[in-house]
Amino acid sequence: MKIRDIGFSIAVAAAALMATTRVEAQGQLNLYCSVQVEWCQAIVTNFQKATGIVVNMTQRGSGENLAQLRAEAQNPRADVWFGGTGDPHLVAAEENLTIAYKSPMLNQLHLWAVRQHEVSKGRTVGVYFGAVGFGFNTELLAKKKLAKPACWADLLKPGYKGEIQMANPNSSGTAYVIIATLVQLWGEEQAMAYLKKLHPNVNAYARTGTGPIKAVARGETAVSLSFVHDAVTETNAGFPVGWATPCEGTGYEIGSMSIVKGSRNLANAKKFYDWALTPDAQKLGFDAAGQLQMPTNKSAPLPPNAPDLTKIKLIDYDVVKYGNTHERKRLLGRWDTEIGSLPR
Ligand code: S7P
Repeated sequence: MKIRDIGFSIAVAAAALMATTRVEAQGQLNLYCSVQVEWCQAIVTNFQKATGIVVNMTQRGSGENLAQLRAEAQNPRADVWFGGTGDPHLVAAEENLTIAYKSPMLNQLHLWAVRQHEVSKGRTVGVYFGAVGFGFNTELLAKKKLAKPACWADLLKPGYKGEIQMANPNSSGTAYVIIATLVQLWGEEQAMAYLKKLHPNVNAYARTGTGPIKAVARGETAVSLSFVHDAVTETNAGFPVGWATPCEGTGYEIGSMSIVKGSRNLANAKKFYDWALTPDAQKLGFDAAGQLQMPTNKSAPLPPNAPDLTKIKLIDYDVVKYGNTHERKRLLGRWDTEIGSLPR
């Protein structure tokens, strides 16, 4: 080896040592992430780059993450839970699985995101907003001579028999929002009767909330019950996917973020929380993963082609009632016995 090469090797080794020391000095963060995996990965890369903190990330749906936090309550492994529908975050807050934190970023957020913080007594905060609706495969509908659904009532038509997919509300926060929406629109008895009538038209209850819209994109099912931003993501990816929001009105999610009680990296958890509320971090959903939720920071741009929420007939979703542990358990129990257990 020439003297020049030895010098180069030493420099590389020294740089590597410095990088290791920096990482060790900054420590790590264990992140449970409930948005799409591409977005979760972009969050990991960018947060690590900005802070030197090493992130260990696990991606799971909202209901599954809540179950995980419950299972780990005596020995918490996560520091932060990022994303996923708001109701399970509120349940986690009520069950003392998460802790209060007042970020200096709060005053940069939309009021609906701050309200999520207030109703949870500071234990969770809104990170994005998305509305419930229908996704459909335009080619499949044309082939089967089926009309595009425009109203909840349309989905009960016999022509849609076996053509619709939604998620299972036990594992999916999306499906729970859908059920809570129907209850708020019509009252509980009518909502359950509707879901029972819908059952013959449903070909599968998927594990995750985005499963049904991906099945629509692949042409495996004609219609899905989904967040409409997820339908636009599939359209933008080149699939023959259209979307609509129900004429009777619809509900929404306030995608949320919480710090886990017993976090072993609390200072880093707070750093992450503050960072995730910055406009730059909030742009990552679209920039890195084509996600089209409405961001929570007032200065973060609405992604191009995102559903125009001002044109959607939104109900006044009762986050307090439907983010309540007892209410969620009760509604899930009813769905299990009255719909989930029905033969197909
Ligand atoms: O990232 C897309 C999205 O629809 O997924 C999140 C949520 O975890 C859905 O998953 P599950 O229904 O399986 O719980 C939403 O919050 C988000 O908008």
